[in-house]
Order: sequence, then C-alpha cells, then structure tokens
Amino acid sequence: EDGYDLWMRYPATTIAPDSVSVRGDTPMLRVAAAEVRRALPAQAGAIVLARTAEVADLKLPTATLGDEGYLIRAVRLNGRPVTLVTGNTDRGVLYGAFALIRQRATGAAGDLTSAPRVKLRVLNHWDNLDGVVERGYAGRSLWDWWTLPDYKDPRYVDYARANASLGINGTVLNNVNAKAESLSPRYIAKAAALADIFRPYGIRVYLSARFSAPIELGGLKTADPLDPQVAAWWRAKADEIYRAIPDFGGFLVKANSEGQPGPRDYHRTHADGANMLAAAVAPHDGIVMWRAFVYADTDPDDRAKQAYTEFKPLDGRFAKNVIVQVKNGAIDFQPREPFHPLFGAMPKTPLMMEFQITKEYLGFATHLAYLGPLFAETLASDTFAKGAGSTVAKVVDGSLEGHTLTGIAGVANIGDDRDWTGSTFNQANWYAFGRMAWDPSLSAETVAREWAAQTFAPAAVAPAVAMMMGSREAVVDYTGALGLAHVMATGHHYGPGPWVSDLKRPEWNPVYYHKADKRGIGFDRTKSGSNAVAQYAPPVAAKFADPATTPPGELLWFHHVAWDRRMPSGRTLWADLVGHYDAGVAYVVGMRTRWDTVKPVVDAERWQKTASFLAVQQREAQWWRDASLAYWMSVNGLPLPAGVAPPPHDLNWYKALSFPYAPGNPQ
Ligand code: BDP
Repeated sequence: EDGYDLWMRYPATTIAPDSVSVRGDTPMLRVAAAEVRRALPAQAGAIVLARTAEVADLKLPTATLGDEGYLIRAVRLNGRPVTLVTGNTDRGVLYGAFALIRQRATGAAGDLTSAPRVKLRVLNHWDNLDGVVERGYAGRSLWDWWTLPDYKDPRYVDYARANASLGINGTVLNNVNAKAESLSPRYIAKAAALADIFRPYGIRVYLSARFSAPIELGGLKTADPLDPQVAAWWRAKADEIYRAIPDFGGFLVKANSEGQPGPRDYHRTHADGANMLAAAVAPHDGIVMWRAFVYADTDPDDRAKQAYTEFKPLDGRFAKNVIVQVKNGAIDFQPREPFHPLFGAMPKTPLMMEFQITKEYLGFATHLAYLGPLFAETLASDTFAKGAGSTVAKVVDGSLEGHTLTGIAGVANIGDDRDWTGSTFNQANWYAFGRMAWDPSLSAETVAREWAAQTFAPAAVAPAVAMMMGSREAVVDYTGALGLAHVMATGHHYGPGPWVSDLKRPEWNPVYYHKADKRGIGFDRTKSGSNAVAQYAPPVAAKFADPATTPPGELLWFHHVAWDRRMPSGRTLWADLVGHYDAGVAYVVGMRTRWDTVKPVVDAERWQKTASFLAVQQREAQWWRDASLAYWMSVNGLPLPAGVAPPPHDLNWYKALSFPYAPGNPQ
C-alpha cells in the first residue's frame, strides 16, 4: 500500500476468461482488453470491446464521437445481453475501456458517451538528461536516460496506463530549459524506445527543442530562423526524428526567456522562429508548441505585461501547425493569478493552456493542495473577448474562434518515488489535470470525488473530498491572500521571502510585486500605474480598474491599497490580510483533525505519510504566516488586531533561515 497503483487499485482476483471479448486484434485493442480484464475480474455480465464499424448493425449514434470519443451501452449481441464499449477508432475503444473501469469503480452505472473537447492533452516533463527534475518533488526523473533504449523499465508501461486512463495523449519528455543533446541520434533512440512503449496507450512523444541546436549539434554559425541553412538543418533533424518515431508529436519551445536562446537573438520575431520549426515538422503532420512565457529584460515596467506585449502583435502570423502555449496567469503559476490577458486577445492563433501540476509555489510535494479549483477557476474566467460567456475554456477548446488545433499542457509532478507524485494527494492533481483536459467543464468537486472513490475506501471519500476542496484556498491564505504574488524565497522558492529586495533585476524581487510601504500594499496595474488592466477586453479592464469591482482575491494584484481601506468583510485591509493568514493555518489544522478520523479506514502506510506531511504543512503554514506578518508589520508599523497571536520571532530570525539544498531548483 505505497500508492504505486494510483487510482487504478484493482482487485487481486483473476477473471473468468470469457467475460471480456474484443473484436479485432491490434496492440491498442489488446491493451484495452487486458486492462478491463485486470480491473473488472468479478463483474457479472459480458463486456465486449469493438470499433463501431464492427457493430454497425446496431446503428448506434456514433457521429459525435469523433476519433477519440467512446460510447458504453447495454446492448444485445448475438442474442446475448452485453456491455458494449465502442468508439470509431481503437483509441476511442481504449478510452471507453478506462471509462467503464472508472464508472464501475466509482459505483456509477448506465450508458455513457463522451468525446474530448480538447485535442492535445499533454504532460510537460521538466526532466533533465541527468535525471534531475526541475521543480520536481517526487524523486528523480522517471526516464532512465542512461539505460534507455536497451532497458525498458516496466514502470514506463504503468505510466502510460495511468495517462491513458485519463485520456492524456501526449508527453513532452524533456525540460523546456532544453539541452541540444536531446536531439542527438543517441537520445532520439532513447525517446523512440519510450514512444514504442507508449504508442499502444495512445500517447505521442514530443521533445523540447533548444533553439540554438543547429549551432551546438550542427556546427552552424547561427540559429537565425531566416537563414536557409538553419531551416535545412531543422528539416533534416525532423526527418531523422520521424524515421525513428513515425508518430512523433512535434516540438515544445521556450525561446528568449530566462536566458534561453531564441529568434530574438537574431532580431527575428517569435513567429519567425516558430514558423521555421513548424515548416520542418509539417510534412510529417507534426506541430510546434511555442511558449508565450517570455521573461527577458525587455519590459521592466511590468513583468505581467510582457507576454501580451510581445505576442499580441503576432496574432495571425503563426503557421497553422503552431499553437502558442500560455500559462494560466501572466506571472508564473502563483497560488492565485487572474487569467492570462492573452486568452481572448489572439483570435487568429490557437492558444494552449499551460497549468503547473507540480507545486512549485504551493508547498512542494508535502503540502496538501488540490489544484482542481485552480484549474476550474481559470477555465471559467470570462475574457469577454466576444461578449459575456467568452470563457477561457472556450478559447482553449477552440469553440470561441473555431480553431481545431487545441491543447492543454500540464507541467508534470511525476518522478520515480513509489507513489509517483511525492504524496497520495498529489496524485489527485495529475488525475484532475487529465480529466479536466478531456472535459474542461468538469467541476473540481466531481473530479475530486471520482479520484477519492478510486483511491480510498468508501468511508474515507467524503472526508478526503472535504479536505481537498478548500486546500488550495488555504495555501493562498497562508502564503499571501488578496492578490499578493511572488512573495516566496529566492531560487528554490521554498518558504516566505517578502522582504527580498537585493536581487539584480527589479522583477526578481518580491518587493517589486507587493510594493508594500507605510501607506499601503499592492501593485498598481491601473492607468495610474503600469496599466496592465488595458490588456484585458474593455469590460474586464473596467472591472479590474476599480478596486470596488475587483474581486477581493485579486485586489492587490491590480491596486496599491491603503492599509486602512475598508474591505467587503467590514475589516480594514490589514485586519483582513491577517485574518486570511490565520484562516489558512486553521484550515490545515482542520485537515489534520479530519485525517485523524479516517485512520481506521485507510491503510497504515498511506495514512501515516499523509499525516506526517500534514504536520509539515501546519508547521510551514505557520512559518509563512509568522514571517510574513513580521515583515508587513516592519513596513506598516501597525499593531495586530486584538486577540491575534504575534509572530514568535523577530523579522531577522525569519530572514536568516536558509535552505541551500531545497529541491527542484534549476541547475
Ligand atoms: C518557472 C520556474 C522555472 C521554469 C520556468 C518556465 O521557476 O524553473 O523554467 O517557470 O516555465 O515557474 O520556463
């Protein structure tokens, strides 16, 4: 009971051999049937897996299934009542098989039909070739690059099963801070071995491409995207990759951001760079996922404006096999950010959502923070790009502008820890990402309940869901609520550092983001400040421009607010902020109490690890709260509201803490 089985905790009995049958014999149908046999051994009634063409005489409504959807139905076949799992393709059957397993495991029943609303549902592994995972808190990389391609760790199959069970259909194997060597023949062979293993599970492999690879690997003098030799090098490289991996998905690129090379080095645009790579993979039906996370010292006025400033003018200039990958918010995966202003602002360009599943800013692996509500909140945000109801979800699923190339990426939280993600509850974030990528309209609570029902005994489900649902908000509360962001310590991002002010570039420093002074706190992004609000559609801009209509949870993101401003709660801003810190800590205490109640119904190993982590979380939540309050008080000189406990140490004590070996830091 170490969590290895994830949400696929199948009974340990064997099946009556004839209760699952499959029509047709392909690797994908074979793994689909094997999975059902393994998961549903004791189920009464026969199960038949077949493509729709094999059961055409049933005249099922299959038109809406597309090439990945499935239909599950009670039908009669050859006079026998059976549960039919069907889809127009093998892949539809595969996803239907997993849906049937999920349905039975969650105690549901009845006919089911579903097709994904988003085409590319992709994990981004920030895994380095030496096995270290950037921002990874679950051990080392799952990919043993050293022993690949000869040794194929059976775990690769289990990874593929877990992803297929959610409908995840792509994986980017290497870090966006890429090494050119990932594209060398030796590493292409290793990636090809993984692609072979993943193929029957419907998962395509992608690689992060280092833009300067033509120089590093090809010996060229330049990586200028408009140089014909450079374009030819990439074409040849793409051909070489496709010879080894015929269904290779394409490239993910981080360019001209945080020191990465890119087209701007040659005074070319992001579109020039993306289109040149797109031309190389186009003959093979490959795509380029070009990241909008540009973070270079070109726009010191407000880091939050940078991606929009650079990308919005390029709308309509990208090749048709390019999709621009945009983080959920404009800064960087903070516990809460308003939706990224690029969503809705580039109607002619497919935009792909990038969520971070690994909890770089939400307590690493140890804190229990269920990200379903964060994903849902972003997807439900209304861009007003085409009037009310133009949600981010509709931008991402292509329905707002009629795009067919659509995608959602999640920065994986997976490593070689036995439980894959560093904790049991982190598995829920992988799960929620996959399920919501398939259907962005799923509610966070539905997904939490589904996951918990497949992860714990029935008596633990309700308590687990109750813990999960408020857990992300608790992290917001104890790390800095009301729209504060980027108040963490430098480098590893472990713990509080709102006082940090001595780093080279202004926007590396937390003080740049909160701008706290004697008078107030917050970043003025209205007209009197950076005017980042103007990057949103007019109704949204108007809402964010006025502190009275800005949601309290985003107030300090958009406004510099006086400490004594009256909040909707009736308290002053200062008292409200203090209240949030305390509420965050209290929530963690509540989770511990609840977790104690499920001890009798959860296996000892998983119960104990979670209990230990919750203790860590309480200690660290308290630390965040105490250190932050000590700092804010040093700035505003205000007393704590009556009855509030003062931080046990003075500010210097918190400042002096140091964690040189905190995990996940870039190398
Ligand atoms: C930040 C991480 C950094 C990543 C970067 C990115 O701190 O390690 O390389 O994002 O997304 O969140 O490229």
